[in-house]
Parts: sequence; structure tokens; C-alpha cells
Amino acid sequence: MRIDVVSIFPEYLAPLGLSLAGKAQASGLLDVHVHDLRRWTHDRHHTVDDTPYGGGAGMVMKPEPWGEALDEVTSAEGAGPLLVVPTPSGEPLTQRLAEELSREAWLVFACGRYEGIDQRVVDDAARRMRVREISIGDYVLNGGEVAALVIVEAVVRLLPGFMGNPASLAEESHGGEGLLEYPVYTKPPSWRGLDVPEALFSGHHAKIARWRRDQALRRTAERRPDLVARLPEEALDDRDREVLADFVAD
Ligand code: JAH
Repeated sequence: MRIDVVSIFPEYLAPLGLSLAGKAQASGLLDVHVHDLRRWTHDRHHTVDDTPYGGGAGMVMKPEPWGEALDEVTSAEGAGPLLVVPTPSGEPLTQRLAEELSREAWLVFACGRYEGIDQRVVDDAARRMRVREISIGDYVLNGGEVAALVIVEAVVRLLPGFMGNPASLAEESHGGEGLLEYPVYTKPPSWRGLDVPEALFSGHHAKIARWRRDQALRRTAERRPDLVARLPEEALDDRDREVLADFVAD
């Protein structure tokens, strides 16, 4: 996979050279290129922002540097890029979306700052490439860079051949079960007066699996009632329904 990132703070993307994405790059699975948007400005002050039409607080990123940057960055031959624009008004990042992105050959991230990028940049890009405006959560950051890092991390760990153990991917939170993960424990069996739950010492696989599922259901009901509401009826057995009835908020 090739990833290009355009930003006025390219140094913000330095973590892409470290650990996860760094290993993927060293192994040849990933090829990351970070670009300074100001390279596509032509005035002496390298201006990238201007006041918003219609008034309002803050500044908006001018379209011209973005247009030139995206023209040049996306001009290479080969697979058509997917342009990703991190924005709080985008579609939510989910594990399913991360899986979709992991099947792309080429992602280009446009990281805005200030109040965002002139909408015509996205509308123009969409004339010749696929564009997805993506939100990593309902909060506002100072720019799209940190959101781009989050999206890249969620995607790169899914690249075929990245992790040693592909089976461990399917088992994790939000892998498809629709439940939060159960709590996990390791040695020692007692620590600071807290004991590992007895059920985990039974050695009975079915009993352990049932205990873990109870815990997962309990956590999900307490922390993510939205996920419980979306569980398909056929995903729940009678015991599941009993556990949920004990923990639904009322
Ligand atoms: C803020 C450009 N969903 C997280 C998120 C993503 C991007 C931004 N904020 C929050 C953002 C300012 C300018 C993008």
C-alpha cells in the first residue's frame, strides 16, 4: 500500500516512521510519503488560509494550494487513489471502514487546519477520484493530522502479511461480534489484594467461554447500549438475554 499525506505540519506525521507503520515500511508492505502543503503556495508568505465567505470565526484553507498539491501528488500512474479527508463532519471510522481502506492500493490524506478546507477542493477532487470524508469521533481537533495517524494505524495493522497471527485479528473488539471484549488477566493470580476471577482457573473450556461472554455482554450493556441495540436477535441465546436483562440501564 502507498500512503501520501499532505499537511502544513508534516513533522506531525513523524510517528509514521515508527513502530507499526515503520515496520510495515521496512518490510516493504507500506510506502509513506509526507508533503508540506506550503510547497504549492506561490506568495512570499506561503499563505494557505483566508477569511470565510459568509462571515464567522476563524479562517478557511484556500483552495488553490490544495488543488495544485492534490493534482501533483495524485498524478503518478497506477491504481487510482482514494482521497481521505479527516473531518469531524465525515462518516464515522469503524472497523468495517478500516477493513475497506486496507484493501486499497493507494490512500492520499488531505489534513486540514483552522476551520477546515474550502469545500470545492473535495468537490473538484471527486470529479476524478474517489473521496471519503472521515471522522474518528465526535470531538474537534486542531487539524486532521492526528486523525490521519489514527486511520493509518487502524488500516496498516490489517494489511495482509502485517501481523504474524491473522487469527488474532478476528477475535478483537469490534471484529464482527458486535460486543466489547471481555477483561483479560495474567499472572500473578493475586495482586494488590485483587484475585483473578475463579472461573478462569476451572479448566473447563465451556465454563470459561460462558464467563467471558457474560463479562462481554455486561460491559457492552453498561458502556455501549448503542451496540446492544444493534445486536441481531439471532446472535443471542437465552443465557445472553438473561445477562443483558440484569445489566440494561433503567
Ligand atoms: C479539525 C481540520 N473526528 C476527529 C477530527 C478530525 C479532523 C478534525 N477534527 C476532528 C479537524 C480542524 C481542521 C480537521
